[in-house]
Amino acid sequence: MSWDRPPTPADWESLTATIKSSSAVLCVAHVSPDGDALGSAMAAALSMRQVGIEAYVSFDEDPFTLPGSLAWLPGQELLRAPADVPASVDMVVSFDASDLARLGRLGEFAQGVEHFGAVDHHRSYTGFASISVVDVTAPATAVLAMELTDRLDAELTRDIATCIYAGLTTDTGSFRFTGTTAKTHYLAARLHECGIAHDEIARAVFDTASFEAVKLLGIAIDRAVLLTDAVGGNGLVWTALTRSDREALGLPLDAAEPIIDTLRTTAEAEVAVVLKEGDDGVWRASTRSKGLVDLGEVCSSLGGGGHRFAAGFSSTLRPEQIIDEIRIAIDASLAAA
Ligand SMILES: [Mn+2]
Repeated sequence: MSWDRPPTPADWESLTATIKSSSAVLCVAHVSPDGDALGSAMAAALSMRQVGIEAYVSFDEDPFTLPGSLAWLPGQELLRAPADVPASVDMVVSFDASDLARLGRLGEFAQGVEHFGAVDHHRSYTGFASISVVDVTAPATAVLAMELTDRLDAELTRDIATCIYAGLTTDTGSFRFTGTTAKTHYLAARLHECGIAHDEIARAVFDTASFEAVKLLGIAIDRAVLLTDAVGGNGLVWTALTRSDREALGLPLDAAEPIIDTLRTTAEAEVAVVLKEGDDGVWRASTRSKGLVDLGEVCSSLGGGGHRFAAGFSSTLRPEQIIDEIRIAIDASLAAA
C-alpha cells in the first residue's frame, strides 16, 4: 500500500474544524514513541490548549513512561495513560502512525470515538482514519504539526517550538537525511527564533546513553555479520540482540534503538539490519538503506512499513530466517526496479 495524495486545503479544514468542534481531543503517538511521534503529538496538544481546546496526549506503553531520550519534553502535564483517558474525549488524532496497529490498544479506542484523524508522513500510511492529513514529502510529521499549530492560530511558544524541533531533528537525523530541504532549514530557523535550546535537545536525543546501553551497543556490534554477496553484491550487515542480552543489563527494548545508527555506517554494506527480541519473544527488525533499495516497500511486503531509507517489521521467525526473508524481499524489489 502506498499513500501519495498530498493534503488538500479541504483536508486541513476538515481536521481543524473537527478539532475546534470537539469537546476534548486526544493526541496519540505510536507505540515506542520517538521524538517525531511524541514531539508532534505534544506540540499539537499544547497548541490546542492554547486556543481553548481541551487536549491530552497518550500512547500505548505499559508501564506508561516516556523513553529516557524524551523525558525532558515540555507539555508532560497533558500526558494520560491509556487507562486514564478522560471520558470527555470525543476525538482522537494520531501522529506519525502509518497503521492502526501502531497505536496499540488506543487504536481500538480511537475507532470508538466520534472523530478520528491522522497526521502522518509515511508512504505506508493505510488510510485508517476518517480524516487524513498525510504528506509523504514531509521529512517529519513535526512539519505537519507546525502547520496545524499555525492553522489553529496558536502562537508558536518556546515549548511548542521545542516539541516540533524534537520531531524535526529526530526524523532528519540532525538534518542529514535526504528528506531535508531548504524549507526544513527555514522551519528550523523559525524554531530557533523562539529560543529553543537546540544543543540540549541534540544531546538528549542523539548523544546520551546509559553505561549499560553503551555496553549493549558493544555486544551488538561485536556480533555483527557482513554479507558481502547480499543486495546484489552491495552488502548487508546485520546483528541481533536477544531479550536475555538486554535483561542481563537491565535494559528495555528501546535501549537498542540507537544501535542501527552505528551499524549503518558500515561502508561495505548498502543495507543494515538490527534484530531485537521484544519482551514478548517477537523479533523487531529495524532496517536502513543508503538509497539503492526501497526498504519501505521491502518491509511492507514483510508485514511492516516505513520510509525508503528506514523501515521495519516484526517477525516470529528465528534471526537467520528473518535475514533470509529480508534478502529474498530485497532481491525481488531490485529485480522489479
Ligand atoms: Mn516520523
